[in-house]
Amino acid sequence: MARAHEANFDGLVGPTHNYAGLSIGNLASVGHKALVSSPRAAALPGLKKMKFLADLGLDQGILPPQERPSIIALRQFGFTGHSDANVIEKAAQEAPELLAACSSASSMWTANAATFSPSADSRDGRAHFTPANLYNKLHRSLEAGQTARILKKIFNNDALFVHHPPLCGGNVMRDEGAANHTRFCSSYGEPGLQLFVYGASALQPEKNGPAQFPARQTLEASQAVARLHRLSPDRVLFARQSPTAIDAGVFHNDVVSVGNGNYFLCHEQAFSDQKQVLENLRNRFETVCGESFQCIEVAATEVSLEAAVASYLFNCQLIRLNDDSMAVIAPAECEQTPEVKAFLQNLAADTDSPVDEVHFIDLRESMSNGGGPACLRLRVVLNEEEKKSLLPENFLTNENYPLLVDWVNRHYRESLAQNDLADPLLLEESRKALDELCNIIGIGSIYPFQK
Ligand code: SUG
Repeated sequence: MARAHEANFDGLVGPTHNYAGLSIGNLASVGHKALVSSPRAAALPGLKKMKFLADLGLDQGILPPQERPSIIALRQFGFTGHSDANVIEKAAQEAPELLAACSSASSMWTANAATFSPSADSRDGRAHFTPANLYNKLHRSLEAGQTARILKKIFNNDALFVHHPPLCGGNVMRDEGAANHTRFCSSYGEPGLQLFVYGASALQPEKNGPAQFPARQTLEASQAVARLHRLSPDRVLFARQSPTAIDAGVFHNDVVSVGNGNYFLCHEQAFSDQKQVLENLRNRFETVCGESFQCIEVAATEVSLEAAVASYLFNCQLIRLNDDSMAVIAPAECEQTPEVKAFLQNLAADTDSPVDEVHFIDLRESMSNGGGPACLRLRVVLNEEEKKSLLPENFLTNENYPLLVDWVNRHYRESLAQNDLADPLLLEESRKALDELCNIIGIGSIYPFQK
């Protein structure tokens, strides 16, 4: 068995971070529509979180933001002009909602960048990436092409990494990436068990779907990704999100469950037919991974679904530290919600639980758009050879951290209102920032404007 570690690749918050209320079904996004955001106050805590994890001894990777507003998308939607500034001007006049969709900094939530399967699990012995098509939301669907290019650039070794294109198939193949996917294992380098969670089947729809909000992920998409990643059927499970949870604002499964190793924390209203799902998970894990499975199911009487969604308790990062204990990185909102704080304190005090530490992190700007600690990161399990194939600059270090903080301070606006999206200077500032970023993180030219 090759030794392996779990790296977290966080998305850097982009310079156009704003509140456009684009995500129906995501209560925070809709609830903060049209408020004034602070791109700088969003990006700095994101970096601070990365530094915190790096200081805990974890491999902390960096994924760059995408170019926004996306001039390519605006031109594809028929806005023309001699200059990119003209294109923005026309879009702002004729269709400000489209300009907002093309300006979102949503690529920061890299749990939705892709689904990743480690080489230990795949029958061809290579690690697989499928960028999420994010088909359910216009602003998010614009991310897939550039995400694919960035992942290929960073994980750039065909012998080790396989890059599938985002799934085609439109509405039937709606895919939201790792936010609906959890890998369990006895140790990272050993073959594991992958849980794919979907909201609905597109081809054989269930009768009791969510009544208010969309199911973003389809069973068909999850199955396609599992096939593409060459996973053995006995090491894969599919489970359906509870429609009640979706209607309560659980737009991704990482809002009601989080797992790592042989440990799983979930709300009791996370899944349809939950008893069966957890029994299957336990049995299958114990059979294929040869170790006991530990599941903590949080009762609604202890933490209601509403409190779970508002505090983002389950959107914590559950990380394994070098001494094999676990730490929880939770949003500050969990500390401010008494029953959630009490739950986490008990978890850390419980000697049967592997969790020894709980850290609260202030990510208010991202949280106001529905993005907690776990949304901001893509988990990538890498063995030594795979890690060596990456550049050192792809990771956060004591050297590049101050450079990145300085970079944000110099390029990011203190505040951004919806009207500011019409300002062509925002594009100019963002391009200048992204161009400089490419040097700091050693990624070369990755943006269309650099060609
Ligand atoms: O897709 N919010 C994102 C939040 C993604 C959270 N990710 C995970 N749970 N893994 C979304 O709904 C809001 C943008 C706006 O409204 O301006 C937004 O896209």
